[in-house]
Amino acid sequence: LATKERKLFAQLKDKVDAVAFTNGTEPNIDLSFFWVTGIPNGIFEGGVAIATPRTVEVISSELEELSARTSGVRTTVYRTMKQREELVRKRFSRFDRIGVNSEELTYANYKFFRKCAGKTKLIDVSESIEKARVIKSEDEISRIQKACDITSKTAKAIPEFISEGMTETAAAAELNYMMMKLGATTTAFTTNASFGPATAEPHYTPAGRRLGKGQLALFDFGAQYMRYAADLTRTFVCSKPNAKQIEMHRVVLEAQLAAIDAIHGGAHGKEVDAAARDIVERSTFKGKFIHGTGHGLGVSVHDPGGIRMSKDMILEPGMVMTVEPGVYISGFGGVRIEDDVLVTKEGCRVMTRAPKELIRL
Ligand SMILES: [Mn+2]
Repeated sequence: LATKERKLFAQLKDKVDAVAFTNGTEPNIDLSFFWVTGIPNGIFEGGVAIATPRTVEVISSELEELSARTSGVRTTVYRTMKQREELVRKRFSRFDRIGVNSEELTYANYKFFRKCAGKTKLIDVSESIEKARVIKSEDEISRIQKACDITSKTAKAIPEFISEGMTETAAAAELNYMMMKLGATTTAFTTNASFGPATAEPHYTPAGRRLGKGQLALFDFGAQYMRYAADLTRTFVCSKPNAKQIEMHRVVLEAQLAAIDAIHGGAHGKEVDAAARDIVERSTFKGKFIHGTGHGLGVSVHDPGGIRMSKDMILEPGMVMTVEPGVYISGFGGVRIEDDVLVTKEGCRVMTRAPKELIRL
């Protein structure tokens, strides 16, 4: 039996007999549906997954019938919405208490579940789902590693295909193209290619800005492989860096290495965050590290879990986290260096590999 159901039901303090997931219309898809079924492809609008401690069943439309059946998950196909409702009603009637995922279930689908449930109780178990999702199984780790390998190879090649005069959108297109040529299913999120002052905005969306001499160039991107995400950031400079850019990069790299060093099974996320943050706070860039040090990685690029001041989380072996300190100076630019790590008992395994020095484009 897959470990995911076991992990999920082990987490459930409120005892439920089953947990049900369903999807709205793209992009209102519950990624936990893909987490619990392990199905690597398809959209599954309206698809339903029902997990018990022993089984997972998918109730799918005809649009993903083959994907569902070949995934190895028990599959029942509906041809009409009336059939979908009848199937869900029949399954739900076997249970007294069913868990639902309030974090990702649309209100319309909650009403649908409520209608199908009759006297059966629906209980929000989203916290337990989060806790189960944060520890990755072997299969999940291997999918993330593959996504990381593709992303790392692409990062290493950046100096070969990005140069002065190129627009941010063209640079993002090159990154996306290379990741998919290397076997990525798709991109894990909208690729951020930012130049010059735009590098100061961590969640920037690429636009028409052209890379100019002396500007920083920041790339935050990741492959998705069989539903699992990688997330990597590297910062370059066009032509010759100035003293401020060199110092920003030096401080961020020192902070990132300190955070990676602080990670091990049993470490507090807060302590790891502090290891990075203290270095920035003691530098001339005090106050310029404006986000947490890292987040979980899995079926979602911002998966449950986080390495940050405001979150009480103990790192456990099997968690996959990003480590990504940065400094941002409005109007000037930013530097961020991000890798993905698998927490182990003794430390961590860095899953992304690409040079970290300030490379010239
Ligand atoms: Mn990230």
